[in-house]
Amino acid sequence: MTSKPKKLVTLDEYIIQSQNRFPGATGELSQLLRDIGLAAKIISREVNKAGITSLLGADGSKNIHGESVKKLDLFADEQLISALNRSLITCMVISEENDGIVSLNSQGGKYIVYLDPLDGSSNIDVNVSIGSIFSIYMRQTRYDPNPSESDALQSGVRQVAAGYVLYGSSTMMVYTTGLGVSAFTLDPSIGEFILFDDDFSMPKHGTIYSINEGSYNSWGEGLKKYIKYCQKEDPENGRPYSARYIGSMVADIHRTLVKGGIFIYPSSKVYPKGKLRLMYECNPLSFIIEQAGGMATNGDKRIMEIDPSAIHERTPIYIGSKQNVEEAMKFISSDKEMAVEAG
Ligand code: AHM
Ligand code: MG
Repeated sequence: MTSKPKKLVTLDEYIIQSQNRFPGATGELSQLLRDIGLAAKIISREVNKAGITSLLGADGSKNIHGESVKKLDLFADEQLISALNRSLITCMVISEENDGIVSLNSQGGKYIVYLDPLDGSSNIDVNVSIGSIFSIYMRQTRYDPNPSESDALQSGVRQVAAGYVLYGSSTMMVYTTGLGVSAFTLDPSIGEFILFDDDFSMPKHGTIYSINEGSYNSWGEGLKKYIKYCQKEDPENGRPYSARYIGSMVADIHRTLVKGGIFIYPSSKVYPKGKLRLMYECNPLSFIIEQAGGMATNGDKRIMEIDPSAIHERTPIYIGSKQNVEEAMKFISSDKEMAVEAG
């Protein structure tokens, strides 16, 4: 007997099916997610041929066809912003590539979108995985014709959707609207994202730690002890853990989502507030990780409960499998208690 072929579900079909479960839905968020999916396909195409067309680092140069080319991160920024501008649902975008807010055509649009158009820029030139990250909020001053930066300063718990696109050995789009995590793989032969998993959950504990260990000497004592703990021989408890660090947050988080473990970008002497950006790196990836059963904190507070004071602000982050992050917190907090005792 031949088995029935599995029905392939495209990203667009899935978004519409999900929307149909909510009778009052206007379809605007669905449209917004589809717009991001379309931009992601265009970016994925350019990422894949970047080496050939010299899009890598050559801002202002000409490609082999004599056309002027943009740096890949600027190209990604433009594609995402113009996709969001077309559908007149988004009033403003905040992007890593732009200092201030970018007002879009639809000043009455009800959504605000944060973007890291191409995360992992140091990996662009060396053919290693990079990604795009998005985080979507509803604006609070619905009828103000001039939305301002303060509209965008909302804590991560108010995100209505968030996700990332990973340009890896295959291109994947992973997103959440707060009802679990859905993941899609791009089939380049038909140009469609195909549903891979509509209820992604992550291991409660993993045996991988991920941190830029080159900065060891500028960490706090608690973190140093935690990393030594990860490296300590204890086969019954899966230690020593393996170290993996790609240097593209999207790729490191995707591995953490699939295999479990912990990713850390701490505060250090070089980056006292951490390096990664709260609004378009840490909040959206924390939303995904939490929805998959993991957790994310800055060492003191849940990432998504931080009250932002600036659109480009940074935060330290400890994110991953619940048990690993809790384990790390014991070291980080005992360090703080010791500091209190020492006055
Ligand atoms: P970017 O947005 O300029 O690419 O910087 C963010 C990236 C993250 O993807 C990654 O986790 C981190 O920077 C790596 O930093 P470092 O090289 O200091 O380890
Ligand atoms: Mg980034």
